[in-house]
Amino acid sequence: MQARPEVLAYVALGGNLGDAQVVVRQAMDQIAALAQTRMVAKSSLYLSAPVDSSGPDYVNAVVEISTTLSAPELLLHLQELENRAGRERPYLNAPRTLDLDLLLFGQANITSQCLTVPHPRMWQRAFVLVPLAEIAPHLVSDAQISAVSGQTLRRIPAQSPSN
Ligand code: PH2
Ligand code: MG
Ligand code: MG
Repeated sequence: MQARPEVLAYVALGGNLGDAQVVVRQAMDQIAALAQTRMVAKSSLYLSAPVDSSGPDYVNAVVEISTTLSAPELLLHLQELENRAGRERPYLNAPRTLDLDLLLFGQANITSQCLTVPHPRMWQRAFVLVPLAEIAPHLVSDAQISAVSGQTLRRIPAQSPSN
């Protein structure tokens, strides 16, 4: 069988129920452990006020992965991780334990019933653009960052190892 080439993909992580910092860090580890997938870069964690949503502040981050999964396969794995974190969907944009959004998948443009890539709202959201710019500055322009500068975002300092 012909092996698929490695593709660089970007995944946004977010959550605002439970211990969201722990959940987001665990999800980063679970993404790193996915089949046919390698973690390339992890952004810092950020706190952000809910945008078109409610509840406590969100914890957000973005990761860059290299994968030979197809985009639909990767999406299925991400949904499985959301479910494992106890994700419920009572209504649109409800507070959630874990949201994993596929932002970019190589150069792909995908419009299917369950997946749109690039993510249609990513350019309007500081909680996506700022962590994305941290790990992939070539993908985000200063003008794009300026356009979302009204949305407040606080970077969570990296945890120092406890001893
Ligand atoms: N996700 C949403 C809606 N609103 N707001 C913040 N701050 N962070 C999110 O991850 C987020 C949101 C829908 O996915
Ligand atoms: Mg989302
Ligand atoms: Mg989502």
